[in-house]
Amino acid sequence: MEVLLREAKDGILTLTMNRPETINALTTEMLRELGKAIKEASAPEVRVVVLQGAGRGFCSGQDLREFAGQRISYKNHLRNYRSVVEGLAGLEKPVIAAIHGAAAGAGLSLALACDLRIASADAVLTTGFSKIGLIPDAGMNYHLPRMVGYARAFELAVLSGRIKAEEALALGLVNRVVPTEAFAEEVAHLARELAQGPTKTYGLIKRALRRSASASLEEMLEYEALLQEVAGRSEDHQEGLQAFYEKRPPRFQGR
Ligand code: T3D
Repeated sequence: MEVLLREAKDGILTLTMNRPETINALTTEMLRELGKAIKEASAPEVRVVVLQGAGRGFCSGQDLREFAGQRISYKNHLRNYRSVVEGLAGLEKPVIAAIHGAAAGAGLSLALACDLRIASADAVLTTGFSKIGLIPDAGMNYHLPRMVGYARAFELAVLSGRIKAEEALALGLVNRVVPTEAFAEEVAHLARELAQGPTKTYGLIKRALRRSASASLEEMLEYEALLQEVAGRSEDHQEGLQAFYEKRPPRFQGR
């Protein structure tokens, strides 16, 4: 059985973590496949990526049985996570995490590294790491405090409570919560809407917002001007203007 399913349709690449018997626990093989798939997603025909889990949940984090009884080098092991997290963050197109059921440990870290999180009403999020005596990894120490602030990040990381979908929404961990029965359709709808947008510009917006996490106002004003040069020369900008003049909806191509 393939541990990562890939489906490409209408500019949307859907990546499905596929080890449902373990709630898609992450193995070295799955991380390598994810890393490869994210690299391949930089192809221009891919305009949006959806990351989801097969079966009854999103992802339960690192497979806790993969290295049972072994003393592993975390430094080496975490390189596999690093390439996935850096891949997600650096991919210049929107990435949606579609979270149903559990998102735990490094599974939650991967969801946090995506650009948008849409949660099914049955979603349950937990940092999980401290329950097994580990610190958060796979970028969670970067993303979590930026999303919820230090005090809440500390509490979530230390107590590892189970956060239900509505609470996750209130905390700012997810963008929206949708009824479980409408989840698949809502994810597909959002992905379609994004895929029909000026996706090259979305990629530049992602770059700008990511850069702002470690830049001064002066640096950002400089960087915005640089990126606007690129957006301003895009075909989609011309199309956007033309559509405005002609009072019609734009037909963006992602170029
Ligand atoms: O060590 C390193 O490599 C360093 C990197 C660490 C990164 C991390 O991600 S550390 C955190 C790892 N994840 C966890 O600690 C979460 C463990 N799982 C849970 O807390 C719960 O399973 C869930 C909250 C995710 C879901 O709970 P529930 O009640 O819906 O399901 P369940 O019955 O606990 O799990 C269903 C099956 O999945 C079960 O198998 P079984 O008994 O039916 O054969 C369970 O053992 C398996 N499973 C769940 N999580 C994992 C797992 N198998 C392997 N690894 C898992 N992480």
